[in-house]
Amino acid sequence: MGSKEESGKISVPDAPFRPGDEVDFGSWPWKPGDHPMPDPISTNYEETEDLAKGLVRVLDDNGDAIGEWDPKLTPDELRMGLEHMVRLRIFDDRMMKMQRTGLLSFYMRSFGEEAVAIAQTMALNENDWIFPTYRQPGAQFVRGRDMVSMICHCIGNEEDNIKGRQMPVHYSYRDGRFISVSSPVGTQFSQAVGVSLASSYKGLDEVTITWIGDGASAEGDYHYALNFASVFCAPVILNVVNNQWAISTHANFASGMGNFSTRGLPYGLASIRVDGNDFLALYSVTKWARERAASGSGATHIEVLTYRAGAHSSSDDPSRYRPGDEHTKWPGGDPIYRLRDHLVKIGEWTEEKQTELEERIDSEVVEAYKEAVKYGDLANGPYPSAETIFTEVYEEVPWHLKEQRDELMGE
Ligand SMILES: Cc1ncc(C[n+]2csc(CCOP(=O)(O)OP(=O)(O)O)c2C)c(N)n1
Ligand SMILES: [Mg+2]
Repeated sequence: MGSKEESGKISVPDAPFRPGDEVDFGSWPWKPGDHPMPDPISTNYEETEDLAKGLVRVLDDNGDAIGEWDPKLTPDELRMGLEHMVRLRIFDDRMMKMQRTGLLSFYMRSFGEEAVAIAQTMALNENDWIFPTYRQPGAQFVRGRDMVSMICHCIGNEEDNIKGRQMPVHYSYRDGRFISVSSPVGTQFSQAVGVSLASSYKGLDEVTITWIGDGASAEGDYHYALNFASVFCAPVILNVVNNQWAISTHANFASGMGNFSTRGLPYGLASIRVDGNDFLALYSVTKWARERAASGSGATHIEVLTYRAGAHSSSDDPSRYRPGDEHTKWPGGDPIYRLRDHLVKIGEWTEEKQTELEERIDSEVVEAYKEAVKYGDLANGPYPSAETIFTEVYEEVPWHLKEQRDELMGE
């Protein structure tokens, strides 16, 4: 995919398609059912090479679940997954409207990637640790976070649990073991490995999951994480979300037009590539990795193959660097419709129920938004008081900060 341009002696990868190009990703050579599921505990990392070079898929184009990786979820679990994905998409759309009307400053959607954090978090235990990027807010729905609290954070109003200290979408959710999203991308990857080692050291049955983008995987943090995870046999699940783009930079710039998943193999890590728009495949691969980690067999390195259907953020205009219809041509389709079609196919869902669900969630989001703005919005305030700059960071405030606080408060 993509071509390399010779620029002097430096080889510069290019995106496969640019504005005005006809988009054709071709069809994937990997079909649901292609890969057997090896034993998660006894399998040697070298035996995962086919999984790293291939693609684990479960849902076929007819809405059927095929092969050994079918996690055999109950209809209630499938409907729960669908509901959370619909919730995230509608929530995102509402937050973008709020950003466009000046009620919050900045926003990032998960459009097209809704299955990633939702399926993967559903496959974990409740006490497992989550080290997300800004593209995994959906994990919070699975862990039961109140939507009003999420919106208050995005606004940065008086009820923001982190009092405007972070950019919107850079959530912290202590009760859900959802660690603060880091603005400098990539830092969470090696931190997650450290926390997973702490769990091992304490003898706790806890696994840590983390994600990094294709672009950020070109940073050193990614490589430190893989090395430490391998050397110390860390109970961690390391996901590279290859959504094809890092703002306007194509994934080829980070992968060298190779494959992200196989990068775990030289580090001695079990490595798998999974269809990131296939809820069932994601769930199953994550369960497999959790079982492997919890048994002491070490980390799994996963490439989640997906497509960032929306803009990078509310500050980005993708029409400048990619064809507008590119996301509609993605071979993985839309994760929500794929799970919906599966539920319809097995007789557990209907078009009417889908419409009812969307209407119910839409009202839920509107109610939550109305409640959240009671505590302030960007245009009108109120905001957290200036004094909160000095609280909740240090257990014991250092003397020089005390002085600054007293000066601010006129004491
Ligand atoms: C260390 C660092 N460098 C650059 C940035 C600016 N930045 C924010 S997101 C981003 C792109 C990340 O792309 P990717 O890792 O593919 O994640 P995606 O947004 O596609 O989920 C960049 C360059 C940053 N926040 N931190
Ligand atoms: Mg990316």
